[in-house]
Amino acid sequence: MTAPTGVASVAGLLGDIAGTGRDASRGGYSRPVFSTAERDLVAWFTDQAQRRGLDVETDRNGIVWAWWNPAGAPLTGSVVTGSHLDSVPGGGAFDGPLGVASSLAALDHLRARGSAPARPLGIAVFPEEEGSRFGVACLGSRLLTGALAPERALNLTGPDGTSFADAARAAGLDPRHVGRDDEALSRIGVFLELHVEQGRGLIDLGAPVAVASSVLGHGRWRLTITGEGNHAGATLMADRRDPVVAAAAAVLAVRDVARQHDGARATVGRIVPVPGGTNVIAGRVDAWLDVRHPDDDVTAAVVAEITRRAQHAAAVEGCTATVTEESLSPTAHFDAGLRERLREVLPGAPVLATGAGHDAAVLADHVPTGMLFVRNPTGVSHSPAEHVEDPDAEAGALALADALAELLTAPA
Ligand code: HGY
Ligand code: MN
Ligand code: MN
Repeated sequence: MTAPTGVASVAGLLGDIAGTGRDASRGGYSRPVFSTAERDLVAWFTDQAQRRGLDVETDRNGIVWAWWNPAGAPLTGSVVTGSHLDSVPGGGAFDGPLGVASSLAALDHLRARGSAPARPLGIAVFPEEEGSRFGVACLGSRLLTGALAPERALNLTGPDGTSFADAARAAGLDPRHVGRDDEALSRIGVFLELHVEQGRGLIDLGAPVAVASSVLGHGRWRLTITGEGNHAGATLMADRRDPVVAAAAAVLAVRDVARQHDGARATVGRIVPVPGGTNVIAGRVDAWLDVRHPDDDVTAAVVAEITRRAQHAAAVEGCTATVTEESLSPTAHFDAGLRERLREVLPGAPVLATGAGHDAAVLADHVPTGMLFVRNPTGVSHSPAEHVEDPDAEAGALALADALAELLTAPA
C-alpha cells in the first residue's frame, strides 16, 4: 500500500469517517466500543496507518498501536500519541477522533519535514474511553495500567446484557489475557494526547490550541430506588410506593447538593424506570450519577450528602435507595516538566485545566503525560453541537507535530 502523498488534512481524515455511526434518533454519533460503527473506525485507522507503512497491532486489552520506527529501535520508552474512537450516545464528531486524525496528520508533517527520529513514535487508540457501553470510563487504559481488575471488567455488562468478556471475545480478544500489561506500558516513554476542548476556555482566550494542566477528578455511582410495581389505574395515590417519584426528588437533590459545594459538578444523565411501561407504576428505578470536583474529598462529601438525601426521598415514598460506586478517578495533574517543554515549543498556547476525563489522566500515574486541546467554538461537547473549525484542526495537528518533534529528539 502506498503512503498518501504529502500531509493529510485533519478535516479530510475526519471527512473519511463522517458517515460512520450517525445516530438518526439522537443526532450526532453513537459509536459504542466493539459496535459495528466503532469497529469500522478502528478498521479506518488501521488502513490509514498501514498506508503510511506503520506496524499495527492490537494488544490483549484491545488497545490498537501503530508504530513508526524508521531506526528499527526497541519500542521501549517510545513517544506515544493517540486518543479514542468510541463515543457517548449522540456524541460529537471530534471527541476522540480529532486526536486520532491529528496524530496521523502530525506524522505526515514530521515525514514531510524529513524527520527520521531515532525513537519510535506510536499512535495508540484506546477502547471504551467513554465507558458508554460497559459503564467504566477509560476501561482500556485502566486495564493496561492495572487500575481495573480483569475479573471486574470481564463481568461488566452493557445495556443489552452482553458482558465485556463476550463482546471482547467477539472482537477477537482473549478474555483470559486482559489485564495489566507491563510490557505494553514499558513502550510508553511519554504520552501526549490531543483532544477537542470540552468547554469555552480557548474561546475566551482567543487561541486555537492550549496545553493541559490537569483533569478534574470524576466518579460514577449507580443509584437504585426500589418501590412497588403496580397498575397505573387500579392503584390509588395513597397506596403507592413509586420509585420514580422518589427518583425525581433525588435528582433535584443532586442539583442542590452540587450547587452547595463550590466547583462541584453532579449529573444524572441516565435514568431507567423498570419495567418502563406507560400504564405501569415502576417497581424500580436505576439511575447513574456523575460527580466531579478538583478535591477528591469534596467529591466524597457531595456523594455522601446526595446519598443521604436520596435515601430520605425514598423513605418518604415508602421506597428504599442504594448508591453504589462504579468508578472513581482522582484529579490528575500532568507532568510539570513535560507541560513546560510543551509551553516552550508552543509559546502562544495558554495552559488550561479540563473538566473532562481522558485516558491521558489514567496514564499520568505511570508515565510522563500531557495533553493539547483544540478550540471548540461552541464550547459544547458530548453533543452534536461539538465543533472544531478546519483552520484550528490544522493548527492542532501542526502543534502536535512540533511537540512530537521535540519529544522525539530527546533520549528515551
Ligand atoms: O466523561 C468524560 O469526561 C470523558 O469524556 N470520558
Ligand atoms: Mn474524549
Ligand atoms: Mn468524551
